Order: sequence, then structure tokens, then C-alpha cells
Amino acid sequence: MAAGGARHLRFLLFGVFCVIVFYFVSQSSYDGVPNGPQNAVPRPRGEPYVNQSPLKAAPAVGAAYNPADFPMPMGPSDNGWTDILGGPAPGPRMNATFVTLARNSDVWDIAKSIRQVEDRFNRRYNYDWVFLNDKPFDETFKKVTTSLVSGTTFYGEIAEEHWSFPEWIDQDKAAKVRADMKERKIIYGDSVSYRHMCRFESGFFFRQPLMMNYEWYWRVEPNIKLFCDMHYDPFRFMVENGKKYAFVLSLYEYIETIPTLWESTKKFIKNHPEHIVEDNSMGFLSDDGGETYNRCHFWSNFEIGSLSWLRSKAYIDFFESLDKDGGFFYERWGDAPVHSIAAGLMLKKDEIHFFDDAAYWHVPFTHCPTDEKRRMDLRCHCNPKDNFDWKGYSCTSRYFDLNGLEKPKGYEEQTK
Ligand SMILES: Nc1nc2c(ncn2[C@@H]2O[C@H](COP(=O)(O)OP(=O)(O)O)[C@@H](O)[C@H]2O)c(=O)[nH]1
Ligand SMILES: [Mg+2]
Repeated sequence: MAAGGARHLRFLLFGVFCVIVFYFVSQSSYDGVPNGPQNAVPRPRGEPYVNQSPLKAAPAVGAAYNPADFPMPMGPSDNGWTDILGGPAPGPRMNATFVTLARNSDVWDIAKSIRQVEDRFNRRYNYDWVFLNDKPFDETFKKVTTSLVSGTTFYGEIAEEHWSFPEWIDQDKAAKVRADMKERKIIYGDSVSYRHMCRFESGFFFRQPLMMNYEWYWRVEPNIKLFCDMHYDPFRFMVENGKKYAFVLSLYEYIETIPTLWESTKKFIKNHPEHIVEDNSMGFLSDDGGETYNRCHFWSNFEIGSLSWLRSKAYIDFFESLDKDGGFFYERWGDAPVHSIAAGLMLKKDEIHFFDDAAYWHVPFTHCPTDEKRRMDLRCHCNPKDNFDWKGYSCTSRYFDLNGLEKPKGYEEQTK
């Protein structure tokens, strides 16, 4: 019994000794964990990226290590906080900006769009973002969007003359049209603001004072999705390949919204033959050499394009001719067919580009690259079954045929 008691006492003493040793060892290790130098500041936007991670090689999984050698960034003032950005892509930047027209109430929908555009592309390129509104932007809109954009943000209020009825519009006639379209349940048919929006996007966004600082734009709408990584700079692609206008989705316009748009276009062609280029895309717009419009257009909620082209005399003459005809108010002309007809007639066909890599969704259509390898390479998260490109209501097949482009492998299976 006595020998057993002494053995127990020895075990007890040994146990206490171990606990004390463990306590000191663990205390001394954690005492040394700095939470990053207190004077560290996050990388200011636009400044070169410096890899602030510790140089020590990482220990093997499960091996002992000193936490002080591998400080974790727990807040913006800690070293390594900005490593998550992966650092800006090397190389030149173009004189380009994102542009969004939005209301204050669109803030959470545009936040979703920005997050995706940043994650898939801009976090490594840090292009600016211009926001335009017919009313002043509120503090929440500015705060949220600025926190999400990796480039510099700018906020512009649209002048009244760019968001109102021109004096030659007969208000009674316009009101009757709206009432009639409401009756016929035409989408946005009774909306005044939608008409101002379409006229603004057709004729004024590219000459807003803030936009005059840039040569290239990428239009982003609230509540869109971008499904694939963009490894290269699409603005630079446009510049280096002589492109002026780029799209991802194309389709047929509702004829009820544009019954006389083509008549107005033909009048413009007659009055300004000097603006119609050879080797244009009339074959995309018309099946009978220009007699009638087949309603094909590029969907303008996604666009990458040249602002200088939109500011050219040719484009401005076209917009002013349409604006005088009044169809933005007497019908419900959309900016998509207006931009598309202009691009189709005033740009050479090889100046229009289809951005297959920019996999994209805007309700209700999806562009998802047909080629499986491309989807894997670009870590796309779209379902190829949703791809609209080769369906009957898309005009993208026409664009491919007109330009002699080879359709991607497997497109036939996506036609239904
Ligand atoms: N500031 C402002 N932006 C608008 C207004 N109406 C539409 N927008 C913007 O114009 C773009 C197109 O409008 P949207 O409602 O998405 O039209 P849809 O895509 O044709 O269904 C979006 O970027 C909207 O945020 C408006 O009255 N004021
Ligand atoms: Mg939209």
C-alpha cells in the first residue's frame, strides 16, 4: 500500500511539472505573436503591389512552427492584408472606364455586378468606374460602390437637357402612344423614364463631362453576372486589334417598339451616304440588302466600345436624325437597336467583336462559352445548357456567318 502511495505521489508530481512546463512554453510562444506592425497601411489604390508575406518557407502540414514567423492579417493595418488582391496585372492600361447608369435604389443590384466584374477581371486591372444618374447619388450609393471598385469611382448627375423631352416632341401624341402601348401590354410601353433612359444611352452617355476623360468604355448594368475569369485586358484587345464595338449577346427586337426605326434609318442613309462604310454589316441587319430590318441587334446592357467612335460626326449625325424623327417618344426605340444599326452601317464588319470569354447573364439570357476546354481554362461557373448563342432567337449565328467565323465545336447540340 505504502509503495503504491509513493508511486501515485510521484505520478502526481510529474503531472504537475508537465502542466507547468507546458504552460510556460505555450505562454512564451504566443507572447511573441505580433499582429503586424502597427504602422502598416494598406496598399493605396493604383500603387505597385509589394508582396508583404514572410519570406520563410511554409512548414510541412502538421509540423511545429513559430506563429510569429507567419503573421496573419487580421485587419487592414496588418501586413499582407492586400495580398488577397493578387496584385495588379503588369503591362499598359488603356484610357478606359466602366460606366453604369443607375438609380440610388439600384445600389444592391449594382453591388452584385461590381463584385463579379472585380473578382473576374478588374481587381487586377483597377480601371475607373463612372456612375451616372438623372438625380444626385446618395451617400450610401457612393460609399458602397467605392468600397467595391478597385479603381477610382466618379459620380455624375445628368443635365436636364439630356433627360427630358426635346421641344419638337408633341406631348399629347407621346402620351397617347404610351396609353396605347400600356393597353397592348408592351414592355415598358407606358414608361416615360425608360424612354429618357433609352434616348440618353443612345445619344448622351458618351459625351457626359466625366466620360470625356476616356476613349473606351465597358457598360455594366445592375444585377448582371460574369461567369469566367478574364485573364487579359479586353480594352487592350480592342485597341490592338482595331475593334470599335464588342458584344456578347444578340437577339431580335420586339417590332412593336420600333415600327418606323428602319424607315428613319433609310432616310439617314439617303441623306448621309458619306457615313456608310464599305464592308459593313448590313447582312447582319437586313436579309434583303437593306430594304427591311430583320430586327437583329447586339444587346447593349453589355458593351465594350470606342467613345471616340460614338462622338464621331457620323454617329452624332445618325443620333440627331433619329432624335428629330421622334421615335424615342412616339414609339419606344431602344438604345440597343440604335447602337447596333449604327455599328452595323458605320463600322467595318471586322471592327465589331464577339467577346466569347466574357461569359455573361442579364435576365433572361446567358452567354456561356460553348467550348468545354475554354470553360475549364477560364474557371467558368455558367451552365453550358443555358447558352443562348445558337438558339433560334439569337442573331449570333448570323454574325458568325457574315464574318466567316468558325462556330465552336459542339454548337449544334446547343441549338435547342
Ligand atoms: N438613373 C436612372 N437610371 C435608370 C432609370 N431607368 C433605368 N435606368 C438604368 O438604365 C439601365 C437599363 O435599365 P433596366 O431597368 O435594366 O432596363 P432593361 O435592362 O431594358 O430591363 C440600368 O443600368 C438601369 O439602372 C432611371 O429612371 N434613372
Ligand atoms: Mg437591365
